[in-house]
Amino acid sequence: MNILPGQINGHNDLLEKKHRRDYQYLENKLTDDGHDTEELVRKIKALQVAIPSWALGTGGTRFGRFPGGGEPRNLEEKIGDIGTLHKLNRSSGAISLHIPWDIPDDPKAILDLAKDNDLVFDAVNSNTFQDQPRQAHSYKFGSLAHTEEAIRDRSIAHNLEVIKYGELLGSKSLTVWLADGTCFPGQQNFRKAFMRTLESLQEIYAGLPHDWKMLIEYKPYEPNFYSTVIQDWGSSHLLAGKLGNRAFSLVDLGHHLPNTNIEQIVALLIMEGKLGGFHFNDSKYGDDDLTVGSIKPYQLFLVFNELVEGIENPALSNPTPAWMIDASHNVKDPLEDLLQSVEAIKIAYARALLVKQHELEEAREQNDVVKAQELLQNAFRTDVRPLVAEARLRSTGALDPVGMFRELAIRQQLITERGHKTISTGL
Ligand code: LRH
Ligand code: MN
Repeated sequence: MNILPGQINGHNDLLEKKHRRDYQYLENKLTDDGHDTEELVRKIKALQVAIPSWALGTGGTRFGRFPGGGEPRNLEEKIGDIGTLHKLNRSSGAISLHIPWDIPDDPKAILDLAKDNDLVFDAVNSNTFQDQPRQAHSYKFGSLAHTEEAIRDRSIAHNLEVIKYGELLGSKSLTVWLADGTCFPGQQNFRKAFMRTLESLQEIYAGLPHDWKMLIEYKPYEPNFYSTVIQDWGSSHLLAGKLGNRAFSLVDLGHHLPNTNIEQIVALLIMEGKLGGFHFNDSKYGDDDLTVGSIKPYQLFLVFNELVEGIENPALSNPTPAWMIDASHNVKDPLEDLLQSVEAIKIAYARALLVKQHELEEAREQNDVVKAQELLQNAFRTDVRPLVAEARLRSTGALDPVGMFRELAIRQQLITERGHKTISTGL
């Protein structure tokens, strides 16, 4: 599915006049307010979001799955679809692979295809939460935390294998998310399970190439419904601290119990220099994996406010986190949904860049609650879409990515090419 530069220019020509007017108005407003709009555009352009290889088809739940047609049938077509997203928004320049859902049979060819689509490989994800066909040892009762050494060894070997695939593709980090846990009280010795997990992760950590990171993703429940070994940021941070300075916590926004103050967790992980990355999505109840910013946009803004303050704070030294989406699409076109999610991430980042951090800190020190809130909400209530669009335009992207996706009838083209019934690997 190829999008020609001429098609993007044609699309932008029709929208440019309105965009210019909107951008001019915002540029004047922000300049009057003391902002350097060129610096803002530069930063917004630079933010690249990694697209999950497991979220390019229609997701489902145990109650059903309603495929929309034209889903990618293999890794090559997935890279093609992410390439399409990147051509439209010039902000989806990375792929996060999940093994074994997306094993690169011919890594050289896959690397070349990614290059052709101007894509790089972000974190690779291991999978010790599903038994593979003819697998001798089941993960039913866990993997790295399992009571049986043979199953722990198999899980460790799988993670080392995933690192090997990542090395062939130029990835520099391994994401470990474990379903390991219990469904009933009494089922597990919490300390033993944690220590077995730590010892297993230490073997994987020892196999990490010197310039790689390990990202430890926590989650309170599902698929286990009483306890999860790596259940919250505390258990993830404890492990990362014991493993070493190349182990970090990964914050999946959907992996928090209702009303958890995620921005406070982000602030503390940055303080510790242990924030490794994000799985952006949104949720109202559980790990719903909904479109980023579709349910709690203010929370997303507050998370980015902590990120902007933390990463630009000279007193802190957290490495730049991995920006990744982790979503699943039950009722929307997967590609349109991902375009919306990337846009929401860019908008949250742009708004956070407008927060006057020094004035905010002064207001906090003087306990001027109203002033502090006004400074935050002024930024949040600023319509930054022209700024994000200007950054996209200057990156030769489409002014309206979802609009252009529809103008070009891309889904219809993919259905014609791949058929209605194709199912892509992943969730
Ligand atoms: C677990 C999770 C994890 C992935 C999986 C696809 O809920 O967020 O990041 O491995 O989704
Ligand atoms: Mn996740």
